[in-house]
Amino acid sequence: MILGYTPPMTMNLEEMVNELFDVFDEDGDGVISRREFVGLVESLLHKREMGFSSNIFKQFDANQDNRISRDELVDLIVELAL
Ligand SMILES: [Ca+2]
Ligand SMILES: [Ca+2]
Repeated sequence: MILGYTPPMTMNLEEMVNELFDVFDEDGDGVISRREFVGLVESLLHKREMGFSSNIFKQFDANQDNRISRDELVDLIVELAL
């Protein structure tokens, strides 16, 4: 990155999502499985409430295929950021 150059907002967001996605996607297969998601949410929030992580997962998983794609993560983060 060029010093002093401020990328547009969308770039920041995209980079943020990419980093976040890589953290979630432990096995690097390009999708976040329910297991990967629940594991990370629980370790981040120190919370093991029944249904808690599943509810968040459902919100992310827009097409309900039990996996969170990069696009789905972007969509939700854009929504939350607005
Ligand atoms: Ca994965
Ligand atoms: Ca999905």
